[in-house]
Amino acid sequence: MTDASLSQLTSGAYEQALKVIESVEPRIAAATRQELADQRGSLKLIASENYASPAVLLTMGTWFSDKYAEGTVGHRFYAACQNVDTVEALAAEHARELFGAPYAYVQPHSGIDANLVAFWSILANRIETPALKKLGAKNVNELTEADWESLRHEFGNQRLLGMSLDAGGHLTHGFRPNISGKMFHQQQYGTDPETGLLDYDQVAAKAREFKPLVLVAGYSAYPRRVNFAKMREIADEVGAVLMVDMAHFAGLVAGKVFSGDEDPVPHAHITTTTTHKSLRGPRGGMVLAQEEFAADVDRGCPMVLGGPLSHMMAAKAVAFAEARRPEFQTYAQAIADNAQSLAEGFLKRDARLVTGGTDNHIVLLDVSGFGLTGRQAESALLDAGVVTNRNSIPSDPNGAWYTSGVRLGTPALTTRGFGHEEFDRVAELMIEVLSNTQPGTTKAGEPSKASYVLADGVAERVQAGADELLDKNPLYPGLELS
Ligand code: DSN
Repeated sequence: MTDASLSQLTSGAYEQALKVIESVEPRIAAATRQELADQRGSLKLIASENYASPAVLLTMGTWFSDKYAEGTVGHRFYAACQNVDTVEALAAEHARELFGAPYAYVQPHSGIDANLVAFWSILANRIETPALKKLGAKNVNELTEADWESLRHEFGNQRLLGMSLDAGGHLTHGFRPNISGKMFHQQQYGTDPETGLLDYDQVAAKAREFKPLVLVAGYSAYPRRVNFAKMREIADEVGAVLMVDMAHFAGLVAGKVFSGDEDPVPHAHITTTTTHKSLRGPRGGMVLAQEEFAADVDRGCPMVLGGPLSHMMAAKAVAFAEARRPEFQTYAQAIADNAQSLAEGFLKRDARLVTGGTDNHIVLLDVSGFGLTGRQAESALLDAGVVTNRNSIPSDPNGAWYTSGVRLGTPALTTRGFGHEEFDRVAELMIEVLSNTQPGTTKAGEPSKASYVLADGVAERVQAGADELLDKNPLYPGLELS
């Protein structure tokens, strides 16, 4: 089918769907139309967002949503799951092929859910199963109260080592206020204070001293590649399970931009991901694992998760089928190339980037040189049609709420067709906003970390510049709503 006829079909589908929604709750139909207009009219640079294809979007809106299907393919706690079985089996098969993984679990509803399933599976595999074996019990229901208490104690006494939040790790990598920092004794590794780069010797030293059960690798705000072969060596040396959270860069793995030592899947015992970031699928999560963990991960629902979202598993299958096409590799390479262009655009205009650049899809801009907090920068940029998110930088003096950084990512605008010149212009437009923004004051006249003053006319000028780029690279070309 040609792109034009696909667009025509998609327009018809959404036009009809919105009319049906309008007949029940017109304000939701209006908000849905407005969301499309807003996404079309702004520069989306949030590193964890993207635009899924119309095929993926349409797959999410079906009657698969109405089906309960706790359990796994062919082994459900509900009747009449034959079509859900087809969907889940296909999604898992596409995932295994796409990532070269022995086993794929496509039920998690989000990245955090995927990580919880992974933690639970590691505890089950390394703590519970050996304990049950030793006690000659099939499952925990067969344990005496005393044995059960001792197992609970063991479960609650395990150690996890992950990347700290301000170095670019995720909340679920052992951040103390998060459940991962509470269910495990945790320690965190950071980055080199001079270079901002991951220091493998520091990770190894901490691992030797702390002896974690779980070593977590992966990041949400680190603009560099990771050598997962090295991380596995460290894990093996101390007898840890290597868990990699590739939520941010799964698209770069699927698209073969990260291969060899940079491809986590063959090196990690368990790899978790979201499906909606650089992978460009529906909102959701997934766990990939080596065979030894498959049976444990398979019990994710109902032991950790609520019933699977069958409509989302269907959309994952469609997205993975798209990612298996050769053109996805071109797309993934363009994400990384565009991040380079964006970084160069800032560096040549004397802005400071954490680690001095990027070699993945993330650019972490330190806005302190503009005299701003991340919060002020994020707000001023938004006024000019540039959507980013504030992010802490290593040893951030402004903490995780106000921050000193702005995290940028290239997956979404790359989907729209932006290339080198467009990303250079994006850097120029952003610099225009930031260099024309002043910190504001509180009502009491004190310096504020939140309020800001953007010079007159800048927002309009930058939005006009952004519109030129956006009009040349439309979102969902041909999708017209009345
Ligand atoms: N919310 C995701 C991100 O923006 O990176 C991580 O949970």
